[in-house]
Amino acid sequence: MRARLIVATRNLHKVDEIRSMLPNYEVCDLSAINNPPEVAETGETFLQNSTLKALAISRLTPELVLADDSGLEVDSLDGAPGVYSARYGGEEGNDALNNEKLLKELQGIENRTARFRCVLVLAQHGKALADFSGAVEGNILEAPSGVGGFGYDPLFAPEGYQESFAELGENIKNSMSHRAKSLEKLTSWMSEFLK
Ligand code: ITT
Repeated sequence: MRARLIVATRNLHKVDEIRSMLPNYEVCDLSAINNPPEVAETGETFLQNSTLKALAISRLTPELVLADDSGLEVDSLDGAPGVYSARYGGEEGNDALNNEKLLKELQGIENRTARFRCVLVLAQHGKALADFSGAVEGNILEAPSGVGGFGYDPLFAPEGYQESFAELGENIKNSMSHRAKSLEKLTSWMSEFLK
């Protein structure tokens, strides 16, 4: 029987990606939890916010809980939107507004280097067991392109590609993304420490 892992996120795109990259686990979303609380992301770092989300859910279940805090860091914008990636455009989780604001901020700016970063926190019984981070370098395009993925994927071309993650599709994204890199560290940790 596969071990269960509850992903402490309201973003079902993250759940889909994590599920497809963790085939040896039964990956559940928050519907596995009765009345999951809204967790205020009051931290200043991805690690702080990921820990807040993992612990809040882990206090409600004896099962393994995984949280993902992630975002986009743009060099010319001093690392913005960073931990504010989900609400950059002014409305929580509105990808279209976020992308619009990003393009506006970068208008006329030549240096468009950026990276996606992801910090995962694994928790159980209300305690953090370990954290894992990953990043993927790339560039912000001049206009959105492609229909795959979510969030800033239509604007982000990973290093070595002209196409966005949204154009490249899930197989290529999941072979190199920030989430893929942090999940690789998670799986090797779990195979060593969770028997
Ligand atoms: P939870 O907090 O419930 O997990 P969320 O979407 O609000 O869901 P975050 O606070 O971690 O998650 O914000 C992450 C934002 O960063 C997300 O909404 C996207 O805008 C962006 N992002 C993160 N990973 C991404 C990816 O793989 N592709 C595109 N955008 C991504």
